Amino acid sequence: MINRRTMLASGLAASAAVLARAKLVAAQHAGHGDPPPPAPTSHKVAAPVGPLKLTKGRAVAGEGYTPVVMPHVGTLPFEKKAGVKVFHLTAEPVKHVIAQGLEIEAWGYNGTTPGPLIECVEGDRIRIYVTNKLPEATSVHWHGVLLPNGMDGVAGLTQKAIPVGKTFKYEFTMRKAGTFMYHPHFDEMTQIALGMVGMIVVHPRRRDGRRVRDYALMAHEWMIPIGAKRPDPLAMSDFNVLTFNSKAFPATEPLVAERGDLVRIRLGNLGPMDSHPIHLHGYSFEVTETDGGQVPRTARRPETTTIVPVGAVRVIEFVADAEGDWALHCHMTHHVMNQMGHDAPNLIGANTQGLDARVGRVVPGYMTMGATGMGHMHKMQLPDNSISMLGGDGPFGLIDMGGMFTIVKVRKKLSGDNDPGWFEHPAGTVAIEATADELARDGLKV
Ligand SMILES: [Cu+2]
Repeated sequence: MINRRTMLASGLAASAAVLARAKLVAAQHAGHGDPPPPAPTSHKVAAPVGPLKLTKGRAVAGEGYTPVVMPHVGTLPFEKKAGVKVFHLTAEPVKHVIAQGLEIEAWGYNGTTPGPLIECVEGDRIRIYVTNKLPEATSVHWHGVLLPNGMDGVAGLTQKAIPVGKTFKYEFTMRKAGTFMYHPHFDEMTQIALGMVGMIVVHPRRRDGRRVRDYALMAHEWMIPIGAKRPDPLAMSDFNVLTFNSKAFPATEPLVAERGDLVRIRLGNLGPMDSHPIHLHGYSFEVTETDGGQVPRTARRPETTTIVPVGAVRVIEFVADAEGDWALHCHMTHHVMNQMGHDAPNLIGANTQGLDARVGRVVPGYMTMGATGMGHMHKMQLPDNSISMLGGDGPFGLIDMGGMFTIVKVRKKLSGDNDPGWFEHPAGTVAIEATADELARDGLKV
């Protein structure tokens, strides 16, 4: 009998990976080269970023906390039964759109990846039913939550795996406030790679009265062979789609705030293999919490980038005192691109004139990888079910970012919950081309 391990050992998986790689390189040559001179009509072009209807946090009467907003995902409802908050998670296959043009067959919870945010208050008794509608067994580990050993969700070690079609019950008291996560602890390699991740926020009982904009973003990384719908759980290093809450820019919702708000962004990472140095423009912030608890005030330091390791939470806070549209993104350059391939020859600076035509005779559709850089590769013909490597439309042209990139929009006043659109810059505060007079005045010869 061939199971996953013997298949790996036999090298079948390796040859499948080689095949996938060959297809990827072929697709890359077909789709990621210089654009052909006349614009073809079948271009799929990234959707504009805004205005969007933004996800709302789920305010719960009588609970007294400011609900956390988990863009694109939302919050898991509960019912109170004899003083216990009762939740129901269903592990199931999910059809998910990463960005317009890229639909995947993922696994998740309650119809979404990541699963819905579980939100409660320090000291709450909670009961979570988990129904398994996957084609294989699963379990749920409550990552970072302090609980009885038998509720820890490690299949085989602390409980039986939840069989297909069955519902298990977890029940414990949320002893500690903080930001935590949930994920399977059975066949993690497959189930996490297919999108089974989620976040938990336990609000402190005692809260200060400050107005806060509270967001949760789960970082994830996927290997989605070009044209395929099923992410490849065998990927170990060559991830080609990077997401916040399973959305890649330009499909990521902006995070909005008004001047003077305290902004809290809870960054989680359960992506299979990589840490992400998350960088915020326009501000310095402090890391106030990890999934281990509060960082003592005396240990906090100002940062503009914080690494969020796999299996960790970093909560950042800052006061929104600078208006604008500020980028928030992973600083690994390949993590702000979509479906890039890495095996193409480097032709930057090379003279490739005529090459496309000659190679095109034997490889129809062949295009040479950008010889003058790759910033223009956003409006190319794309294979089916794939998204452009880079780009969304911005107020000044192309925003040549993809993947793990979003925008923090700070405004003096917000009206309602919608995306406020693009920032209107005060006169004289945008970088523009220098005039000849200015160059002469400052003695520059260019
Ligand atoms: Cu990254």
